[in-house]
Amino acid sequence: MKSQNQLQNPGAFGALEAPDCAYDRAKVAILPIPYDGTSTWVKGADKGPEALLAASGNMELYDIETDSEVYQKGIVTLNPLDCPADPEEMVNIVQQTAESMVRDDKLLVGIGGEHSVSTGLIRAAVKKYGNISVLQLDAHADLRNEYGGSLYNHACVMARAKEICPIVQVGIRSMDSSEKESLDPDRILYAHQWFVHSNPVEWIISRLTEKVYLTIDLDVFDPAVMPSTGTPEPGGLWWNDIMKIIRGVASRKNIIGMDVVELCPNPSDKAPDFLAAKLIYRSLSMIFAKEKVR
Ligand SMILES: [Mn+2]
Repeated sequence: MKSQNQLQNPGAFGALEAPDCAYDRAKVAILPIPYDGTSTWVKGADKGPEALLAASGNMELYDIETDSEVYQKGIVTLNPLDCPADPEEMVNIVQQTAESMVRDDKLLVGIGGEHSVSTGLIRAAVKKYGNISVLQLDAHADLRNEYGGSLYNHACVMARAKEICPIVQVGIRSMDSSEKESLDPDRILYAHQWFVHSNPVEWIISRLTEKVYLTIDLDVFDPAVMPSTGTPEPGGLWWNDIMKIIRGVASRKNIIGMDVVELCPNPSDKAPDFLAAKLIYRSLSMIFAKEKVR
């Protein structure tokens, strides 16, 4: 059960208190990365981690579907990273921090920040686990080799991932024609295809390696349920679609790390912040209760 005085500790995910949020026993480590150096339209992704963590203090910590209380595995929330403005420097700092987390066998959960933060997290995961694949849930392909003068722009994050491991892209509905040459049509499920595919979850699972890193750009959701993001795109997936994907992958594969990025909070609408927090908690519930969700 969550504690009555949870609001006294708004910095920890789920407003957890010791010992549930202590580093040593935690199976999960949450890394807030408040970086917004390269976004192109609505600014404010640097405020995402704080808003997500504040909302997370209001979640029920019992998960109905998995009949579990995953916080009992221990979830530590690290101090927000002090991010330099330069995207490459930021990526290096994220990677170093993430490497120390995975060295201590924590399941890595990054909170953005804009999508460029994922490059450091993915590099740390590849270094630790070797043969992984990255499942990207996103409205945008993010396959530009270079953008805005940098290889580490948010629009390049999957180009960088693809250099070191196989990727699968789901929910994509906005891209530049130049990105077509670098995408693999057999490893991308566009948003319009998701809604007509006979078994999209099987399609996804069959393309993943045993170990999976999950990167969720919140703009994969339809803006009707997730308006608080920098570049909202119509025609997105719904909450239950995303749950179906994570349920399937968590039960059949080994999700070794994840991130949730591009929350651009609106102070007068807290529902999207809560959705982002619950997305992490539900994912963790399904990852750790894999036997139960089949
Ligand atoms: Mn993205």
